[in-house]
Amino acid sequence: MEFILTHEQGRIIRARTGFYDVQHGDLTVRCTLRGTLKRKHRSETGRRLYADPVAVGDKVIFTQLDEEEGVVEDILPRQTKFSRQYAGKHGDIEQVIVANAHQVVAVVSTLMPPLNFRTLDRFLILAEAGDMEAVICLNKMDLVDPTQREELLVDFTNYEQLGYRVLYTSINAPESLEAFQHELTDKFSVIVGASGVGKSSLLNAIQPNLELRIGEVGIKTQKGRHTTTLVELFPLDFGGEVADTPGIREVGLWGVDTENLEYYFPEMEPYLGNCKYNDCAHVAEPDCAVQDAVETGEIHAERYRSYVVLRTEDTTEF
Ligand SMILES: Nc1nc2c(ncn2[C@@H]2O[C@H](COP(=O)(O)OP(=O)(O)OP(=O)(O)O)[C@@H](O)[C@H]2O)c(=O)[nH]1
Ligand SMILES: [Mg+2]
Ligand SMILES: [Zn+2]
Repeated sequence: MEFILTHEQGRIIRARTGFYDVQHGDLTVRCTLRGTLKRKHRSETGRRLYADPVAVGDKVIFTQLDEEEGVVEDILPRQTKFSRQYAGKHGDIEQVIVANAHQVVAVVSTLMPPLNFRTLDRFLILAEAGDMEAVICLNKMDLVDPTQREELLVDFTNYEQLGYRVLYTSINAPESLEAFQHELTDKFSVIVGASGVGKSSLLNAIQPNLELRIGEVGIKTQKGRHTTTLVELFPLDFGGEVADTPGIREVGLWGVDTENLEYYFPEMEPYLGNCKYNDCAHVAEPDCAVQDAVETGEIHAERYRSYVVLRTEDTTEF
């Protein structure tokens, strides 16, 4: 069969350093990047701007070289992006984890690994910074001690009051998975969360024959050894698509101006402008309306803690 070199449009469904699987109709073509494209994603001084110029979910123009191979020529403009700050050799750069998704499903687990509100709040901020809606999924509900259930539900009802949808799931409770499936139907979702929270397990449970690798139960998952090692995009039989991602250890904010961080905390809005100082950072200033609202319980203390950690860029606490 002879190939005429033409430019086609496709989509990145898998990215491994230097190689990209581009889907075009029923075909998956393994591509490299054209040198001009790599150069376009460097600064004038030649510094890298991105961890990788192309991300899963990107719509691209590519040239097919033979049945299996091709070259990515260009990237089409992104509608949304889920990015984080990536500590590269030459300083902090942007890592686009998934492009063009409609929503972010931020998964946390009740236990193993322990619930981490700092990480959750970082994911919610990154979703907003990337122009996506965020859904919270609290997984491993089966591990919750009945005496701790109440307290946990208070924390998550707070997120519901802030306008986030919250799913309470367990891979051992089929009715909870129905709600999870419903949330993914007919959308392009990206699943994020720490290693071991059950991202791949949840996807295996709702999509037959997906057979994603999952981690072992026990000490290893508590330490957060990664089971999923690359971002991959899958079609869903019930409609929609989902990108599974490896657990992110350091959720560095990208595209977020920390000076204006309060705008990412909707619960603070009613109090802004009521502080003594116009430039109040709401951290240690006197006569601060936000700190007063935390005192009275109108603003949830855990959320405020996340704000302070991020505002003061205290990277010791994740
Ligand atoms: N008890 C319980 N265990 C779960 C649940 N969901 C997942 N697990 C277990 O948690 C472990 C980790 O699951 P994975 O699906 O590999 O987690 P992951 O988030 O994909 O992890 P990475 O790929 O490393 O980011 C596995 O042993 C699962 O069996 C749940 O709802 N309840
Ligand atoms: Mg996984
Ligand atoms: Zn203030």
